Amino acid sequence: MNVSESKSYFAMKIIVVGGGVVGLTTALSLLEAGHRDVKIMAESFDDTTSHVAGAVWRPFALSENSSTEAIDRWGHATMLWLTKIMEQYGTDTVGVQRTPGCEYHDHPTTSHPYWAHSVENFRFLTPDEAQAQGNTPYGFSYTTLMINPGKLMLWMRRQIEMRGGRFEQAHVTNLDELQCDYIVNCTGLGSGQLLNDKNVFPVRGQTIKIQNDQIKNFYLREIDHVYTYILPRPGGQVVLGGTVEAHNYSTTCNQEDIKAILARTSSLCPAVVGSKILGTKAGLRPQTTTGVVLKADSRRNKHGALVIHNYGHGGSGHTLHWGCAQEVLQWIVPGHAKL
Ligand SMILES: Cc1cc2nc3c(=O)[nH]c(=O)nc-3n(C[C@H](O)[C@H](O)[C@H](O)COP(=O)(O)OP(=O)(O)OC[C@H]3O[C@@H](n4cnc5c(N)ncnc54)[C@H](O)[C@@H]3O)c2cc1C
Ligand SMILES: *[C@@H]1O[C@H](CO)[C@@H](O)[C@H](O)[C@H]1NC(C)=O
Ligand SMILES: *[C@@H]1O[C@H](CO)[C@@H](O)[C@H](O)[C@H]1NC(C)=O
Ligand SMILES: CC(=O)N[C@H]1CO[C@H](CO)[C@@H](O)[C@@H]1O
Repeated sequence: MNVSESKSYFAMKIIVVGGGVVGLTTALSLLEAGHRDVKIMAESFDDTTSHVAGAVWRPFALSENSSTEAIDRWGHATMLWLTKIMEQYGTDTVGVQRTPGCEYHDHPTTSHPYWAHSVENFRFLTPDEAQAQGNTPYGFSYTTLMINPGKLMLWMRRQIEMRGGRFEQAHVTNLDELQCDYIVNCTGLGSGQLLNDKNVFPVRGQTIKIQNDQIKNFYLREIDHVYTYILPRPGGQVVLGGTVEAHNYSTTCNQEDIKAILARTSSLCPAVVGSKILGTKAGLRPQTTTGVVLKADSRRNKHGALVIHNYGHGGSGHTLHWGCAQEVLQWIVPGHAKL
């Protein structure tokens, strides 16, 4: 590649649609790779599903049709990146913190979960420990990362801005409207309507946000497909959950669910009792029947832009985003540029 070719290559116009964690990380990766003309268009930048999440680094609520090998690769890359920015900039700046905790299950895990190599200090609990702490026969403990999504996403937006990325608040009704060389679709559940993808559906999750500086560990429990979790965000907010309801589009809070979540989390971790409740929120995890959709479209839009898809991260967007963004880069190469 000579100098003038490389100039035009990095000057290519790229529009990322979606301002959740997946869109932000995609834009940041493009800018870090040297692209200069990157714009994010999104309906919302501060009230997305990504903001509702706990969020813990832990593959969860992904389609059974997802490739474990790909999830492991994306997840591990994201773990390394989150650890790097935490160590470089500090928890107070990026909202990422190393956090120990336990999981309790009513069914056995005979071998290490595939993602165990990405976390620290993974070990199985003895049956006595699992029973005493979680009231289940099985469990394991490990140290992973807890993320304050609002804080991390604000930091990412500043990083994008510093590198010359732009933001536009807009609802995109049709990708054909967009005039550019590349479009990356990071619209999460919005992909269902925008792309007319019938395989996209929500997995609803009810949450409660409390303030409690005393809760330092995360807890996850699964009994009879009922999930209970306690996720302490860096900074003293704790997210309690949850529900896992496929195909339910309601973002209205359900008072019965809220009562049940408070009862289950209080019994799992008595420190929850009496905490100040900051709010309740129901979020829709963007799921697909085929797993994460990460691919270039075979078709260009009306203006000749190549469309690359990056959506459907289910209950794991905060666990997979950076790894997925790295793979988006492979399609944005000179050979694919609009002629
Ligand atoms: C209750 C709950 C708990 C969770 N906990 C965790 C966790 O602990 N760990 C974890 O890894 N993951 C967790 N998740 C999953 C995680 O939140 C999602 O996977 C992630 O937020 C998906 O990110 P996204 O950027 O694809 O989508 P979103 O955050 O939904 O962002 C989509 C973006 O696209 C924009 N958009 C959509 N349609 C259009 C359009 N037509 N025009 C313009 N803009 C559009 C939206 O405005 C938004 O900016 C949880 C999810 C829920 C609901
Ligand atoms: C979806 O969730 C809402 C809120 O919890 C509930 O009222 C409604 O009955 C649910 N719908 C279905 C079809 O389950
Ligand atoms: C997995 O794929 C099969 C076949 O396409 C489909 O029937 C099934 O519903 C999918 N599973 C999920 C959880 O979406
Ligand atoms: C307008 C446009 O090009 N949208 C495309 C986005 O991607 C899906 C495939 O997943 C196409 O069906 C849409 O046409």
